[in-house]
Amino acid sequence: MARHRRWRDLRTHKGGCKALARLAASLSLSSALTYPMSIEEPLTKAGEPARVPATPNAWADPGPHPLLAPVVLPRSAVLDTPRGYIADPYPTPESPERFRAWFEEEGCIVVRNAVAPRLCQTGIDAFRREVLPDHLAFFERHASGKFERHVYTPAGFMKYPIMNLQDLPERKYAAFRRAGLHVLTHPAIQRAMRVLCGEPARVVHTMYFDGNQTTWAHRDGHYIDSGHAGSMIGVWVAAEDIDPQAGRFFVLPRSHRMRVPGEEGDPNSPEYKERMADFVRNGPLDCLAPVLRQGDVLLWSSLTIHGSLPTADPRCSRRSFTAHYVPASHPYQWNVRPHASRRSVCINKVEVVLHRDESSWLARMRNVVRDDWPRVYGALQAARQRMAC
Ligand SMILES: O=C(O)CCC(=O)C(=O)O
Repeated sequence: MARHRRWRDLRTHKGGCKALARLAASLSLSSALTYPMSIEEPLTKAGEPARVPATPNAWADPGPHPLLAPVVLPRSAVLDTPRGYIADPYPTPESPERFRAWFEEEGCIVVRNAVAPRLCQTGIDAFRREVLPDHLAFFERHASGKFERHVYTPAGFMKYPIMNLQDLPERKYAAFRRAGLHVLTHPAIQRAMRVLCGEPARVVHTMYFDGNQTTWAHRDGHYIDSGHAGSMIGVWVAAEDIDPQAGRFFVLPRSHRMRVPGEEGDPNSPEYKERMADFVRNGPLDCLAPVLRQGDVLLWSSLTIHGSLPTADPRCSRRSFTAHYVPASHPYQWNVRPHASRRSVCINKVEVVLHRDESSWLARMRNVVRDDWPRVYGALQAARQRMAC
């Protein structure tokens, strides 16, 4: 709705003036520091608002993303609970020494019922209202690191997760941004971080998943980490009960202490992905994919290998919010980007690093065009691609 209103406004003098004013503001030096649907009828769950009707279009899923190949096939045995246990063995943050000892030994841990289900649901509802139907908009994607439009799965889910909720334009996606960042900085997560880091921590990266991109096996530390390598901690919050067939998040417990032969080199290269996939399939470690319910949280070290299993039932979503935390006293560093942003916002008393490029007038103008004139941005992108060919 908001999108349609925006476009209608833009066609009017008033809306056009507002967008132009934003463009002008973005170019001013004084503002430097401010800050489709599915092919088939989409599946809906009880209580979910109906989605925009489906029409086949250019945004329907064209198949595997070239950057995600090869798909990680799991070992024949994927465990729900760590080997030797038939129920949850995880200590809770209320027993700090045991909690920390488990995490240090295994490189991962589950905290049950950490985030209020109502807050998770608020995030999902806001996503479905504000973000999912916005098929013209460009969002930064985890798989490519680029701004791309949604690709929808046949069941109508957003296939590729959105990166860095904190950078989303607030006036377009206010409710989703707010709910997502409140989920990810929930006091229960802050408590777990304080126990594991020995001090408060800040958020350096966030994501939201709706469908399953089948994330390749990787170590986060190859992409982003604390300045003290291995000290960053990943957080995966189940925003809904994750169906076992949905393509669950998996980890390789104890992999944070083990090298994979030949894992050095470009973590975005097919060779890296192939080596990691092979280690998951044929290496000596168990593949653990805990069944997570709405509000459950999985934490892992930046050196722990993880990814997502292939989807067994495409009708299932796997909605989740994820964040990466670094101890407050540590610097953080990108290992795949030249600069680390120093700008941040404060949510729930947690520092959340902003990554939106505001460093030059050209960058700020690009942001405004992308946010307010996505058709123009798309046309310019297409023209650039044509010229590059
Ligand atoms: O949920 C997934 O598919 C992967 C998430 C992930 O790799 C991360 O948060 O670091």
